[in-house]
Amino acid sequence: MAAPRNIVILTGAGISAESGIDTFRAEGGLWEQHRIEDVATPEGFERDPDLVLNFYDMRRAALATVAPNPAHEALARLDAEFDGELLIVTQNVDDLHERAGARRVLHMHGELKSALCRICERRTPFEGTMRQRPACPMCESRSLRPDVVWFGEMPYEMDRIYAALRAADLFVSIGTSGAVYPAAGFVRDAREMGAHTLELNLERSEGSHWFHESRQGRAGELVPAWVEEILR
Ligand code: BV8
Repeated sequence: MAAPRNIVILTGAGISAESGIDTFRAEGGLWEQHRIEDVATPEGFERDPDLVLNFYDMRRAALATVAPNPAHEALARLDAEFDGELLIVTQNVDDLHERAGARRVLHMHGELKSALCRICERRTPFEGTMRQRPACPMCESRSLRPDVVWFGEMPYEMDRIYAALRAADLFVSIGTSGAVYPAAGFVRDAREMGAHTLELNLERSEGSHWFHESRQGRAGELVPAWVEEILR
């Protein structure tokens, strides 16, 4: 294909695996330790807020113990050196893309280092833990929740994502199982609108058959090699 001018990248937990962050569906992964319904749904939060706040407090604290890996660093290099349009849409709630230096990042499922107030509905940067019910910095109420999109909730900035997919000439999916919508459907949206589609993943995913090209391997190897191809 001709050199791409407009790239949309979708990343999932697999890009952070080599940094030591558990994925969701691997053996012993995050969802094995907890039922999705208990920790990643509004109903689960209403049922047992301490369980959910603790689940996210622990994942937020773990961020201090991990670092970006060569895959994050390669995408940050692409962001710095690619002179076309680029958007990194991540399903991840970690901050490793930003810590590697990427700027054009969109967290469609929210972020661990952000809090959402259930009263004033503002999103504010957040470090530390929520289980002691800290006050919202904007309205003082003690009703903060993780600023994370749970099942049944609307992902963030969908209009911006679909506009980017419409304009893309290359869509690359990195480290995601293709199990959760609407993210899992982006490859079809991009393909229908004329983009070339490439998957970089440890193994074939639920959506591999939708991609023009699918490469299997570790993100820490595949992503730097792919970025080298693009920037050459
Ligand atoms: C919505 C944030 C309406 C939380 C997450 C029936 C009933 C009810 C709902 C539904 C239903 N059918 C469909 C739905 C919708 C539902 C859904 O898709 N359910 C699934 C289970 C069927 N989706 C929703 O509810 C979404 N909202 O639909 O609202 C709407 C619709 C359209 C438009 C607007 C609104 C909201 C879903 C968001 C849930 N929140 N995360 C948190 O982080 O705690 S989901 C979470 O799992 C991730 O964010 C990600 O999105 C998803 C999948 O995880 P992955 O990132 O792919 O990780 P996984 O472990 O699965 O896979 C890792 C991959 O990496 C593997 O393939 C592995 O091989 C690979 N890998 C591992 N190591 C490496 C590697 N690759 C490379 N290198 C390595 N080293």
